[in-house]
Amino acid sequence: METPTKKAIVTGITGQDGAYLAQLLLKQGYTVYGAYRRTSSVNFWRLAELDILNHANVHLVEYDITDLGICIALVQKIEPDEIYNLAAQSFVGVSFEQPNTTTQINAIGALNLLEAIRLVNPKIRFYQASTSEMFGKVQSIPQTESTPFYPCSPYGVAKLYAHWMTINYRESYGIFGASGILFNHESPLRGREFVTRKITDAVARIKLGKQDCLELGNLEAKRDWGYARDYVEGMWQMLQAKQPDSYVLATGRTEAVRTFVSLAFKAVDIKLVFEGKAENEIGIDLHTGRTLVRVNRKFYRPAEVDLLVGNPEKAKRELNWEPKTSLEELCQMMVMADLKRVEHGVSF
Ligand code: NDP
Ligand code: GDR
Repeated sequence: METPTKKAIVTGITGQDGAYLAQLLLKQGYTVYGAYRRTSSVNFWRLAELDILNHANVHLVEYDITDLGICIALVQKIEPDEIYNLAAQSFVGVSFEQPNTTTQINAIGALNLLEAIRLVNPKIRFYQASTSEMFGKVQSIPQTESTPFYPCSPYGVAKLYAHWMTINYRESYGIFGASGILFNHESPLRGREFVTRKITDAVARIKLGKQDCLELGNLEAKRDWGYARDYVEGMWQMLQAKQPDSYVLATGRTEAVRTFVSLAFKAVDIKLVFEGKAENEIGIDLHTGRTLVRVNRKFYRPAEVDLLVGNPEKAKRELNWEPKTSLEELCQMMVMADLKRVEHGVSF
């Protein structure tokens, strides 16, 4: 007799991680139910790029994560084995302008799914997309599962609520709720509002003569950047473990935004030198003397997370998870993908 395939609901299927995770689950033989919200123009470009948009085992289902009734109906109808909650207003900067919306989606949205699991079938396994932004103001480095949290944005605060509710439902109702505390992870599918993709997109445009200069905010901020494809494997591994738990996924290396800028220009053979300080800092092409990077205050945040660097030892030890892609490889891959897009006039 054939074993029935596992069913997974992936919220946030239209986002970076949702697309890579869906692809991974398909390879593992799952039937994937991609939950997406109704908007005037739904964006499936990432699924199309990975060539899984019309896959027979991908079913796209409309829902609203902020509506408990719809979440319950979704879980009742699909009867999934696993739910991966990736949906979020995920841009930290925007969370300062839209704290309420961010909270409804990132905090109450996760609660709605946990409630749906509790009411419909507590055996369903649940993955919550937690984040290094919960560490916020540096308490100690590197950050581990036991580092105290101190979020510095409405985004981080809302995510912390969802993180603790996942743990609370695990402890109160025995629900298999795993929380992945993921540090920044990037890819050619990253949205252009995030700093790495903003940089690689601009570098491609500058190289091809379609943009003069790249304007950024705080160049001093340090992040632990990994490759999204490596990180979705960790999400899946967390739900295959014997016990639900919380895990940090990170590379253990941190670099300043400025360093990522230099790496990206290096990928197109431009050597950049930086002059000046803080808001007056500029990046100059050593060869031509042209100013290619400027700081603009409008990209600063009301409160900044200065330094994130994670220790993924627990995930390595218990899940056998390790990042496989270096920052140099990641940056190169993103720049090359953007060069191709700009050359072909594609703008995602
Ligand atoms: P993206 O911003 O690329 O994707 C977010 C997804 O959430 C999109 O599919 C978006 O849909 C969906 N979404 C937004 N608002 C709603 C809503 N109201 N109802 C339903 N869906 C909604 O994020 P990533 O893929 O990068 O991240 C995935 C998850 O992991 C997020 O929860 C993020 O906060 C978290 N995370 C990400 C990290 C990273 O470095 N990438 C690190 C740590 C955590 P739409 O297309 O309609 O906008
Ligand atoms: P982050 O990612 O806030 O860490 O959240 P982002 O790429 O937006 O910012 C990283 C750092 O770069 C600084 N920065 C700029 N950021 C943007 N977006 N645009 C700029 O012009 C710019 N200039 C400097 C920022 O101030 C910040 O310090 C991401 C998201 O994916 C979250 O959903 C996720 O939870 C965390 O990573 C881990």
